[in-house]
Amino acid sequence: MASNPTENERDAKRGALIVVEGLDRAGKSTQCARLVQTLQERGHTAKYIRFPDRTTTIGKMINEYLAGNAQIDDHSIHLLFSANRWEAAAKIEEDIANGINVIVDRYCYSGAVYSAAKDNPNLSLRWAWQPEIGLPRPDIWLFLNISPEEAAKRGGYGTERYENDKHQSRVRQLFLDLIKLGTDDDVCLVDAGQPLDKVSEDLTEHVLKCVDNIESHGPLRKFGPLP
Ligand code: NYM
Ligand code: MG
Repeated sequence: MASNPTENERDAKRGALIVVEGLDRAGKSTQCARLVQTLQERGHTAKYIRFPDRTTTIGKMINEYLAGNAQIDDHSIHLLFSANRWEAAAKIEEDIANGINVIVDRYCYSGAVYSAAKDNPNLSLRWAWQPEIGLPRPDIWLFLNISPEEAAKRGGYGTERYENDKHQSRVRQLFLDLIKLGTDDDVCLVDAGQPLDKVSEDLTEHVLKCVDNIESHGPLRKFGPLP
């Protein structure tokens, strides 16, 4: 087998599902935009999506909740966030099958930890994970690791729900708990407290390795239960 695939062989490859996660103000959106550009410059097809997707009917309900305009029960809003991913799942699978590398800004991991971080003893991380089972599982997820103090220094939080030190500290701990549980051996922790360019460099290295070796991953997988 030639080590340099022809253009046709390259097109026949499936895309990679790449997730970027982290606290609010960790720099996810900036880094995702840079990743898409880097991939495109190297001849790969790449697309950016984000969750919540506030443009759908469900997304609009989520937006009202986050803005504080709507009161929604903790379990119900959790399921809406998950439903917002399920309504996008078929399109993600289609894009991946068509060779598009999909960069996702927040995904099931945010879904589980932001809800489990609430003061609600009936909403554990395990409960929160359940509705994610069966969704497309990323080939790689990058956790932009930053302390809530460092994140808060970046111009401060916005005014949405969850954008406060207490919630962010719990969220960070739960992200680390989730990683320790070994949900996924495909996680890469990136120090998001570094200068922007260094963070980009680290992310790019992990992502290019994943995209270039996507055949070795086999078909796109689905999430299973927490171990
Ligand atoms: N969030 C995001 C959740 O609570 N559950 C989820 O499933 C997802 C995807 O929404 N503070 C929270 C995390 C954020 C907020 O996201 C809005 P963003 O990326 O800041 O627009
Ligand atoms: Mg935010």
